Amino acid sequence: MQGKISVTNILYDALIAPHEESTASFLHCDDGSTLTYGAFVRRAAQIAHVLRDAGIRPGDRVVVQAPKLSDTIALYAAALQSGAIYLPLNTAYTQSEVGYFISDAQPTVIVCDSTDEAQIRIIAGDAGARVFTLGGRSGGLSRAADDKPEIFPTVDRGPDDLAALLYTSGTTGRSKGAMLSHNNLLSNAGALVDLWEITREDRLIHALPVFHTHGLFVALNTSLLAGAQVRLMQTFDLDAILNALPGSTLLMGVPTFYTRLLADDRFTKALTGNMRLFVSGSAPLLADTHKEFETRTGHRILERYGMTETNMITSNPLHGERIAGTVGYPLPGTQVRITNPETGEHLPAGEIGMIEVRGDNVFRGYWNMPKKTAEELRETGFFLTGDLGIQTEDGRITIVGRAKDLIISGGYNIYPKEIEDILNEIEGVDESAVFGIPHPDFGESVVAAIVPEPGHSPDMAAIKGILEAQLARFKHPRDYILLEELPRNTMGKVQKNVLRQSYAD
Ligand code: MLC
Ligand code: AMP
Repeated sequence: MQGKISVTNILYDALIAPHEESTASFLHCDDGSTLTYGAFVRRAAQIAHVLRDAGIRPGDRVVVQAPKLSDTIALYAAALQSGAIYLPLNTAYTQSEVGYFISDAQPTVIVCDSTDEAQIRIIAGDAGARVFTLGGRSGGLSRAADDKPEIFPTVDRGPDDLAALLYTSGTTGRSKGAMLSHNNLLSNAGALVDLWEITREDRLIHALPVFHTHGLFVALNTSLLAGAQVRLMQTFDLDAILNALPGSTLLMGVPTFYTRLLADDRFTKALTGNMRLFVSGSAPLLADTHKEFETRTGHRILERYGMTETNMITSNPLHGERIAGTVGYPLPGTQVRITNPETGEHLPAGEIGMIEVRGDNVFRGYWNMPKKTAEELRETGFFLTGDLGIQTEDGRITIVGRAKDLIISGGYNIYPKEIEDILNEIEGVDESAVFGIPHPDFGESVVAAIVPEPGHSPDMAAIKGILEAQLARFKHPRDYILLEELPRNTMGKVQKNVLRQSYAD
């Protein structure tokens, strides 16, 4: 008998469909409202109808630059259910940045904050995309969903079909869309749920943004897979976290979360009595922070390491020794090797080299950039992370630096090249070098060294204005230095390490 071969939608079927009948609590929002798992599944179906009515077909992109609301999470589930590719954007991005992503990804639907609607409509017009708003009084998407049916026929998607496209800046300046498949996301969520023993008994404090791997996949996919409860906080709010701690078991954050908690005297051991696990990642956690945290609370932070292109790569163990300053062992199903950055030759334990990673977690390449993909993803399946590390005989990884020119501020990546390219075009600027210096709150902070053209004295207010118009606030240099020339090595390469050392204070 001939019949339709059922492919099913592997991520939706694993993360969302099992909760269809559930009356267990899922999202606890800032306004005190709670959404059960069953209600969440029904809400996602309603939004999936809106997407389909707006023309979404399998493989189409849904761009989302929206506040962190329960409907934003349901929109993610709806995009999966309707077979679309979810493309979340940092809410701090400027119109100019968003314009690039939209022209590159050619979405069918764009969902934005109602305050950005007018600007987004101008960009969307060129791309021929439908625009909906989320949040604010108009709340277009939510209203459109309200009277839709609560059941939606899930669109088939196989393991290699794309579930999400996450843009990540590059050392060449242009942002690249990392293509993440259903299997990439599901395999990683499964590995983390097993490793960190996340269950429906867990109550997660979710204060991360939901437009990056950490908040969207590490925190949410694992919660959905395990059926855990999530205290969804719209922004990082120290008071709200302190209030939520006694009733929670799990916190996932960037190191800034932990330094901010430690800086507050109200953060005590008593407050963390019910907590099971504190996870840190996205940026290096200082060993001092790790130790101070243990002294204050008795908990050892579990540090893990990942990337947009690879999801999570390594983790310190849940049981066993969590060593400050190390990122632990490769996740089950993930291979890590250390290679010579020049030759690609495999290095023995104890030698510093490029961290390369292979496994189901590794992305499918960069959107529309086959050349870039080939440069960073070997034919053997190993991805070059750009991070420098060292591995012990038993496999434990320590990150010792970066081969890529990257600044990580409060967990956000900032590529100096993107800022330098803008600075170098400004009249009166001969050249520039952007680099990071240590910062007590954000880990690193951005500094721009500018060499004026001979006879010019640059108009700093104008320079700041140009950067502000083009770049998200978190990328703006916090300090500027005027130099007669940039330090260079004998090959003529700018020595950013010299700048970093000279201006560290
Ligand atoms: C906010 N600002 C930042 C900033 N965040 N500046 C530099 N770096 C940042 N990360 C700006 C604000 O615009 C504001 O500007 C000023 O700094 C003070 O803001 P704030 O109120 O103190 O910031 P806050 O809203 O509290 O945000 C700080 C933060 C946030 C650390 C909570 O940045 C954050 O949520 N970071 C997490 C990023 C993340 O999720 N990364 C994961 C990437 S995935 P003004 O105008 O007042 O001067 C990944 C893979 C992996 O890396 O392994 O996980
Ligand atoms: P992103 O491109 O935003 O996904 O950022 C990924 C980068 O963040 C990695 O390549 C690392 O440089 C850095 N990173 C993530 N986790 C850690 C960690 N635990 N320690 C040090 N760096 C980290």
